[in-house]
Amino acid sequence: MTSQPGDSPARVAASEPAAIEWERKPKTIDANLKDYDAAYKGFDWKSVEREFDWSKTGKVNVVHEAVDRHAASPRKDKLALAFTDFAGRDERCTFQDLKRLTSRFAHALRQLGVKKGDRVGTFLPRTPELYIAILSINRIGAIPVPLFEAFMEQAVEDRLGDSEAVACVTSPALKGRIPLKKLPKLKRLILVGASGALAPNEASYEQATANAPDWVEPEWLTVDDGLVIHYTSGSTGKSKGALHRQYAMVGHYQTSKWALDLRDDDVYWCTADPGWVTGTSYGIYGPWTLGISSVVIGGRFDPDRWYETIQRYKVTMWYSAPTAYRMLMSAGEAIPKKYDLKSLRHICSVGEPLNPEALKWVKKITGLAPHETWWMTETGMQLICNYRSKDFPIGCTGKPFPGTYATVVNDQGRELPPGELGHLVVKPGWPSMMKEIWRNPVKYQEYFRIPGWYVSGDSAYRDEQGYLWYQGRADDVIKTAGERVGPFEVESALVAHPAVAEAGVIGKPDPVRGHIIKAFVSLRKGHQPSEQLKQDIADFVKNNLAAHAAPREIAFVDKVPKTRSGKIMRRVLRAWDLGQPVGDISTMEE
Ligand code: 6R9
Repeated sequence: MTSQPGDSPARVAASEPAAIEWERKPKTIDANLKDYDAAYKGFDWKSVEREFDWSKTGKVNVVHEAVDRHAASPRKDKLALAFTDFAGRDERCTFQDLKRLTSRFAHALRQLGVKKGDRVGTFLPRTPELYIAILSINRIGAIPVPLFEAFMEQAVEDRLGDSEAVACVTSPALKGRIPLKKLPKLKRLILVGASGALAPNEASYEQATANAPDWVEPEWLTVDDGLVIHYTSGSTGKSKGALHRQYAMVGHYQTSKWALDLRDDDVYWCTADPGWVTGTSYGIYGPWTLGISSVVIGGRFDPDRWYETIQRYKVTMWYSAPTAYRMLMSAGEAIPKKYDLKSLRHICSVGEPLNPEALKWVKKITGLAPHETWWMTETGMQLICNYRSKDFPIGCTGKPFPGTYATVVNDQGRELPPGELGHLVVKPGWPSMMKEIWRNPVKYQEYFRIPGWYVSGDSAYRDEQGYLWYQGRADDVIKTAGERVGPFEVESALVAHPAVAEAGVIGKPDPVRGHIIKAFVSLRKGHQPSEQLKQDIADFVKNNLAAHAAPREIAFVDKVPKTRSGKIMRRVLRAWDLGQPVGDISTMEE
């Protein structure tokens, strides 16, 4: 259930689990961050800046720090990216290879007229080209806008349209979902794997890179220039673009070092797609600024493939999400027993709260408990974590990363004592904080509605030891299978269906997916409720928006409850869903 700070200021200590038997970590653990409390007291981000070449040269570009400087060092022949799609494509690429490949494509982009500051979409399956494209866009100082491969036409149009992308790197199979007529600014499609004739606005990735030079100097930027735009959902309106700046690399680097605990000899597997902020901050920028070897796999989720990935590449550090751990759990214990998972030495989790049952299960099959990392698209980096060298109570979200301050406040911004539920907020000024909501200063300001704080939209409480405990979203944003979905976007897709008059959407708790999307729908005259119609409506959302945004449950209602001012009363929908009394509905329209 979603906790509402305003609604329930009561002590929530009762929900604290009793002490759970838990093998204590060896005190001598060789973590990068050895003493959290000492680091927290004496931390200065300036010391991290000194780890980057730009602190000496003044010339900033993340590609230099993540690729070129390693290619000019003893790391040049080190594995940067190992890729498999389990369907015949197996590739390995060193930092030197990455330098060459991202130079060639950077050259191609320039030839096609892409300039510093331009936005360029990436709409590709998880393949090496996706990673190369993102870094090549960065190399010329343009700003990547990574899209999930699962997006359908409406989702693609919203994001490429809002960012006014001038080009998009995509594939012949996906390009049909890019509605060019509705995207007047989008001049170029660059197709990976095209065969046959190209349209005048199309270029072939392979042809454009074939005779390109092996070295293209990065466009030199300032720390304030753009790094990446990630679109994300809020509780109202269409998805919005969180623009991050180059300086974010400082946060990516240090959290990769201290929370992910990455070391030079690690084989690191971040399972997130770069369409999600986790897949860039911790799939690209964090690990590669540290010069770490990464594994990427293509294709759909499959338990055998996942365990095989750990075994095959001898993965040492694994960063994934609760839904994935729960899906592995529901596939049973017999599968992991077939594989050797002993290479693992550290596991982290992100995206939703990791329930104690899933945590314990991962610990059972790997010997390691996943460590929580809490953060958001807008925060750009991990902010509240459990650290490898420090015991933590199972189920807690963690403690603020050194150099940041996260806490729990009431509506007025006053910090609450331990045990009281309130808004989870962060003191602004951490390195990876979004620079703006793309061309939407009003939306940006909404994050700072409690003076002095960045308001996350989550509710939480703090305990006596200073651990923060996530308690749910305070707004209507839905996390389903780790993906952030805004109800408005789904409702807009629903009402475009010819049979739908009105629609209201909520997240319904689900044991595997965290939440599923449930839609309450009223029908237009002449349409009758039926199972077939439910399926048809769900497919309609799937085909226009994305499969993960389609409602898994639909209930037909006579009327969607709204306030007199026309706002959907999701509180009433939630009560209906649970068969509970609806409470005060005096503001409801007649
Ligand atoms: C990185 C990412 C952000 C929202 C956030 C919160 C939820 C993320 C969590 C977590 C509990 C964790 N969330 N990590 N909840 N424990 N460790 O997830 O970004 O997709 O923007 O979602 O996800 O509700 O506010 P994003």
